[in-house]
Amino acid sequence: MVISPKRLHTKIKRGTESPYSVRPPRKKSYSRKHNNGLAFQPGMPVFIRDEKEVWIEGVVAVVTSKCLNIRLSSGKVRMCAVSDVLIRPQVDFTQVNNLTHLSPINAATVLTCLHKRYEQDILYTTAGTTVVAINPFKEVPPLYSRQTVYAYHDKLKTDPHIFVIAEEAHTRLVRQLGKVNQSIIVSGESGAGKTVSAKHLVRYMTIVSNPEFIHTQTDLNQSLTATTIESRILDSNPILEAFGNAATHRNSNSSRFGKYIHLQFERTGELQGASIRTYLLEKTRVVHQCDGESNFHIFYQMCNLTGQSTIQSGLQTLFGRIEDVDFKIVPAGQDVEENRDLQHTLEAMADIGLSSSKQRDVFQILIAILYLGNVEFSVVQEDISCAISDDVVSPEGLLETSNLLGVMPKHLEEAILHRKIEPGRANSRRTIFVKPVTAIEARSRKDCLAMLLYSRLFHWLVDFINIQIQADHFDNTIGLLDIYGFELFEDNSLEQLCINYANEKLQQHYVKHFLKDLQKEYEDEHISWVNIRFTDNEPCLAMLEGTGSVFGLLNEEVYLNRKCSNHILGERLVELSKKCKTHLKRPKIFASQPSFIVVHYAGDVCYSVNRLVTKNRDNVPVELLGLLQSSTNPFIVELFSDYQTEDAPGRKKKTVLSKFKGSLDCLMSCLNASDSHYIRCIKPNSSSEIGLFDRQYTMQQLQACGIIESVEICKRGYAARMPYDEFLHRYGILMNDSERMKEFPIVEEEVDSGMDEEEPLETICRLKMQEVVKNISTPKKKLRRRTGLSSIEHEMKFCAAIM
Ligand code: AD9
Ligand code: MG
Repeated sequence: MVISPKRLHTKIKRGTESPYSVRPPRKKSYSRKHNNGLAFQPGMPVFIRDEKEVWIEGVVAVVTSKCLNIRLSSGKVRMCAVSDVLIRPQVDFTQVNNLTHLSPINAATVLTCLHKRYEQDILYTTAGTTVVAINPFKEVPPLYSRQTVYAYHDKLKTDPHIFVIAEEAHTRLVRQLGKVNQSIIVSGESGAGKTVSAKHLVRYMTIVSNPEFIHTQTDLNQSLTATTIESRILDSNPILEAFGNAATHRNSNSSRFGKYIHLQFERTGELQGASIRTYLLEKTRVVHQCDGESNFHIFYQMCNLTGQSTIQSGLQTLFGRIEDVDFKIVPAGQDVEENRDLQHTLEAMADIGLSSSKQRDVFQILIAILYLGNVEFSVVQEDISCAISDDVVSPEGLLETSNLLGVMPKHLEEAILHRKIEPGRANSRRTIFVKPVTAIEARSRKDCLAMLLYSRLFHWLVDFINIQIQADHFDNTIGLLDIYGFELFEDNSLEQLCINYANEKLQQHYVKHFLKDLQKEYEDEHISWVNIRFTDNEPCLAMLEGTGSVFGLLNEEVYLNRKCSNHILGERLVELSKKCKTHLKRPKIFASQPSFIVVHYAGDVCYSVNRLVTKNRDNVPVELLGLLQSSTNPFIVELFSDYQTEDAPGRKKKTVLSKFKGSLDCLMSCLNASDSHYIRCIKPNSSSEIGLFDRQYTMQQLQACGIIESVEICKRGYAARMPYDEFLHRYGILMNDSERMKEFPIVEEEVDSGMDEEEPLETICRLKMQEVVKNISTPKKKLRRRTGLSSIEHEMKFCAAIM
């Protein structure tokens, strides 16, 4: 079967074979492959495998038939097996700004290159088409200055940077290349720097797409007048961070929601607006935080408000209600100083168009949530009923809450302490019974109310921001994805399961686009190719979301509405693990604490079974909803007017997992319909310390995300691939000069047999053009020519050469 070529491949120089292999390395072939037939010689610079530092530098001192003696930089000599030694190239690693330029490419060279560059404050390195960004945990001026933006936009600067990715996406959009719509996926574990990078990317886009900048080519030293839309897009950040970020063990400003911002452009490249889609806010944080973690920043901003006289008087009065009160849901001393600036949040709210009265509405709900958190319960009849306890820090909790929510205190009390039971429809009399709830149930109903209020408020804010920033008309978009990073805590629950599942999905997108599809394309087009092994996380995803999966089992518990103990559920999950042994495991401590281990691409995570089903059910009691809908506060009524509980009759129950899966599937379709660009953020140490490059910690991330394999594929493969129609569209105009083209008649053998990489670029380009045209007229012919062109950069040279 002859398969017609889909793309024009631009071959980069064939690299030497890499010893890199996926965990665990095959030791035997490792050394043989690595040395390319070279024997180790005394004096040869090498890397040796090290338990702590992963790979360390040394020089061969003695070669014996069985092992090598390696002199380390400390002067010590270590005896090593040949399979634990790799030849160290004699290059200045700090100057290697694209990992594909390393020779050989392996774990040792990649890690050392990133480490040496990091030591020089060079944070960005290109890895094929991806940019690897290492978090410095400090300001590195002038990394993001406006002058730097201009320099990257004018291509005066080309060294690796997230701005290169931003520029590439913007250029493709303006020139209508590829799928035209673009997406930039910023990935990495929690605290790796995704949100900071995403902020700089949005800023870059707002600058280069500023109409003043595009049309008048302003003096670069003069500042641009930001359009209202630009300022509003930038203002959305502090608001969403205040309401959606919190301090965790991994990051003091951790995003507790996922964010996909669509920047909307006109064909000219002018920014017209934006829309923000958010993913699964971690609302349980409002009522519960792990030890040492904090609630959402906004609560600390409010509670630490002292002496900020510039705050409008309406708000001052409101904030007066929380002065000198201790709130249980805001544990003292947890949040960090830098996130406490309410003034900044208020300014952003005002700039985005939130009126003073709406701001008051928003804060009124937040204060109600604070007071609600202080309501406690005392047992009246064991396992039967309870009452609001007045033996607490702030007995005014219930009164204040009801007052702020615009409901009667007795109605609030009733809604929390009693459950309505409606007999089946068959019962014509339809008497409604009211049943008291236990103290445990009352506490969870109270928490549910707080979470419901907070999440509705958050989504209302997102909707409001969207109304303010959305364009009436736009042609194309650049999507920017900043989703919560991979998490592993001591106690992992449904929140971590969702977060890590989202990361698995993104990793699969990366694997599919940069590792799987690429290699398959070569295979399909009969281009000689030696497959590079990589870790495919598809089986793990299937185990999580496929048929007979973890999600299936957890959802079933909700659909069947059965009371199932943690132990039984745990057993069912463990049963499942017999089918998916490699990705689902039973932990050793199962008996005392039912749990299950998922072997994620980024590491093993043990999830506790406790409360998984309850959280997945996410049931809002109808009594609470009814209470809010009957509020005298118009803002509360607005928030809940169209809200329906999942329990409403006639509605199919949707679980948290099924909704989340649905929204991620949507996201994936969106990403698949655009040209994707990747920024891989790496956290150099787990404690967010400045200047510390933990080689083992970093290596784990590099290995997990498949960076080294993708560099390898880029180096060995065709870095620039362009569909014929796009190529013709872009360069076809050059074919008109038929006289000039005659100078380079098509030589059949040359086209098919590959050509000398030393040939002048212009000749290569001209032949390539003719070849493309020839291929288009005879589409079944395979295009297999290899040229010296290696990347988009070279492709531009190619264009220049023909011109
Ligand atoms: V999470 O998944 O939301 O928990 P992120 O978003 O990956 O995480 P974030 O961007 O919040 O991490 O970065 C964590 C911290 O690292 C920031 O608060 C900064 O203090 C620090 N950081 C990150 N990137 C940079 C940078 N480019 N320059 C300086 C940085 N500091
Ligand atoms: Mg973040």
